[in-house]
This record gives sequence, structure tokens and C-alpha cells, in this order.
Amino acid sequence: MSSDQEAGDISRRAFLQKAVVLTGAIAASTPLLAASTPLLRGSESSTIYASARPQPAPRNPLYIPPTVSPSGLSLTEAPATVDLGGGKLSSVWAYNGLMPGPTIRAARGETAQIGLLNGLTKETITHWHGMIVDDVNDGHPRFAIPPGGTFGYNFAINQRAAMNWYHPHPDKLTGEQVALGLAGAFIITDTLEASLDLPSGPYEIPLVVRDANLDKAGNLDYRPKRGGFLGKTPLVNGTLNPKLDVDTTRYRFRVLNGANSRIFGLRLSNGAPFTLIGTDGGLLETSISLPQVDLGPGERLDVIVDFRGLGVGSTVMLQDARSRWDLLEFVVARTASDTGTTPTTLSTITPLTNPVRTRDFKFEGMSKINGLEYEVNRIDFQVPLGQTELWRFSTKGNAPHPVHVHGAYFQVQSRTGGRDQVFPWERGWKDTVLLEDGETVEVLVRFDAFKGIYLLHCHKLEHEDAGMMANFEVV
Ligand SMILES: [Cu+2]
Repeated sequence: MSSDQEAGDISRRAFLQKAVVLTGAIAASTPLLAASTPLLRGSESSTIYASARPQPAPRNPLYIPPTVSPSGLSLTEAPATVDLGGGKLSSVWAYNGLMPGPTIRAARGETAQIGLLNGLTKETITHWHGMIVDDVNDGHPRFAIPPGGTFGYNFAINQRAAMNWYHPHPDKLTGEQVALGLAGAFIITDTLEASLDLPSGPYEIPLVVRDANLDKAGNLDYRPKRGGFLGKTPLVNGTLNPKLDVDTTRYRFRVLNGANSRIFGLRLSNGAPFTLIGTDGGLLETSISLPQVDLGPGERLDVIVDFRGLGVGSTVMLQDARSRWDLLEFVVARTASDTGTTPTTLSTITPLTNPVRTRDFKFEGMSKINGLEYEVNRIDFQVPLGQTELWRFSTKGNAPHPVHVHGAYFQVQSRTGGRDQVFPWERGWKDTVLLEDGETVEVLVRFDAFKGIYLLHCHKLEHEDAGMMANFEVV
């Protein structure tokens, strides 16, 4: 680790110690974000985010959350103050005072025992996006807990290596809780992945990419729009204007789009390609080199970026081609030896075939699937366990609708209308797929693991909160 990163970690830690004290004080009062604003008044507090294209600002060391085991883990959702970069404190809502929350990391075969405490003033529940768990552990909104309440999760981790994530999932309140900071990565490892000798340790880094708005005091601010929240500034791992000192070696970046509604078009400023090795449900069958990759809310990418051949002192920017934002600056800081190659053949994926039945899901307006708004206690359809089905998602407008399925992964078969193709970054096992205006996307899905009640919904969180969500029961 560079001295820069260490300094960043130390200052962040110091702030977090303060955050613990503040959280206790804030918990006793109700207007949570307002409670701490007086602390943040200062001449510098309103100057940085005056426009979407800010003046070149000093770049802040990228925050990398600590890694924790899910065995005996306590998670508290509560208001906190964190340093988004530059030493200024911002009020957010966070897991264990961290934004993003701690990176949960476990090997396939381990058991998660996680106690959730609600330190917010509204109900909440945490969903493990991409984790195949029984329905009692899935974080369904019917299990939401009141302020001060607790929920005990206990589930076996039995699925292929992947980077999943966790975030709140209460009915009608998810957008606010995620936008104010509640999200973290959940990485599963397995022996197949380990045999590939991919970049690891300091060379494997989760990147939670999102957008945000800050109020005049510099606190995270959320004002929902029915068409989807779009923030004015990007955050990577909760850091404003982040930079990462890198060695002249390959890095494995585990990228999550943690935004409520924004799609990112990721590219590198030097035109170098990403080597895409995985998507939502883990490793692809074969790696593929791509100059740009699109990522919708809830989707993940597993990419190798090669900094070999770059001179010390040179910089490369991770950019969003859609908003023309600079997301993360890589600063080549040290030479290192890396003679490895990224394998072309990565994993085996058995294609789903021969669907027994077809179901149509029309994503209508900003709040309906097949004419219905979500009702927490209504089961909208039943799916037999172990039966392969073709699910057809379509929309005429108000897209994008990032369509997310709980309880199983699917394989994207086709897209007609709109962009009219399946993209390379939509291969492999997926749990979220982007539906643009006028598109019909067909996927094959089979619920193999558990019977019970799961969700199908739009992962544009404002659409989800407005009712674009359905319960189904695997029987
Ligand atoms: Cu939607």
C-alpha cells in the first residue's frame, strides 16, 4: 500500500471513531441529517460541487472498505458521518459507519450468520443481491424491521464465485436508503476461481460506482424523481474525485453499479481495453477484450486492467462515456513484476434449454408490471421448482428498466427492438438485465435451490419504490 493510501485509511479511521460518538448522539434526535449539519458549516463546504463539470479538484485516495467474514457478523444500518475525501465530514446513512459498508468475503461452503440492527428512524431490511438463499433470508420487504429492531440471518453459501452486494429492500423506502449510502459488496470465492491465479490481495479491488447529490453542507441528499434519481456527482467507493496508486501490473476490479438509476459506460482514457472475465453470477466461460462496457443499476462486472508497460508517474482515468465524468484516476506509482497472463478459458456454464413455459412481463409506466403495482402480501404468480422457463421482459417507455430477479440467475437469450442485440457483458449468469425503450429481452431461468416467495422488480429504485415489483412463489 502506498503512503497515500495509508494516510487515507488512517484519517478515515479517525473520522469513524468520531462517527461512533456522533451516531449515538444523533440516534436520540429525529431529523438525522439535519442534526449534524452545524458541524459541517465552513467556508469550503459548498464550493466543490457547484456544477456537474467541476474545476480540477485535488484527487482523494480511493477508499477501500475493510473485508469481513459473514460468520458472526453484526451489521447496523444507521446515520454516520464519513469523509468522502479531503477531510470534510458528510452525513450519510451507513452500514457499521462505513460507506460503502464492509466488504463481506466468504468461500463457497461457509455459513453466513449475520445480525442486522435497524438504527434508522424508518423500517428497513437487508437483501443480499445475487445470493441464492431461502426466502426467509432473502430480505423480502415483508420481513422489514422497525427502528431499533433486529433480524437474524442464517444461510449457507452454496453458489459459484461471484461479487454480489447487499442493500436495504423495505417496501417503498429502498431508493432513499440506498442513495443515502447503505450498500456493500459480498464476494464469494471458490476453488475453481482460485485455480486461475487471477490478480488477488492488493491487486483485487471492489469498485462501487454510483452518483450522488450533496446539499450545501456537503451531506448526501436524496430527492426522488419518479423517472429515476440522477445525482450530479460520481462517487467510487464513497470517494469524491478518487485516485488509486497502482503498480505496473494487472489488477482485478470487481465493479458494481450501485446507483439508483444511472447507467455507466465504462472506458479507460488511454483507450486500453478491459479484459472482461465475469458478470453478475461470476466468471464467464471465456474472457473477452472490450474497449467499453455498459453497466446498469445492480449489475456487476469482473474486469482485468493491465498497467504493465506504463511509466511511473503516468495516469489513466476510468471514465463514464455517457456523462463524460472522470470516475477514478489510476496513478502509476511503482514498478512491479507481473509475468502472468489472464486465462482465456475461465469456467463452464451449462446453457439452459428447452423452456417448459413462457411468461410475459410488461414493464409499464413507472410503477407497474403487467398492469399491477406491488402489494407486499399478494402473490402474483407461481413457478415450479426445477422447471426451465422463458421469461420475456418488454417495455414501451420510461426505460431504462434494469430488471432484477431474486432467487435464481438467468441467461440472456435475445433482445429485439431498441438496441436489438445481446451485448458481450450480458453473457454468463445474470440476475439483472437492462431493458431500454421499445425492447423485448428474453431470458431463460430455472429456480433450482429453494421453494418460497421471491421478487421480480425494476432496479431503478424509484420505479421499484413506486410499485414496479412483483411477488412470485416457487412451488
Ligand atoms: Cu423501471
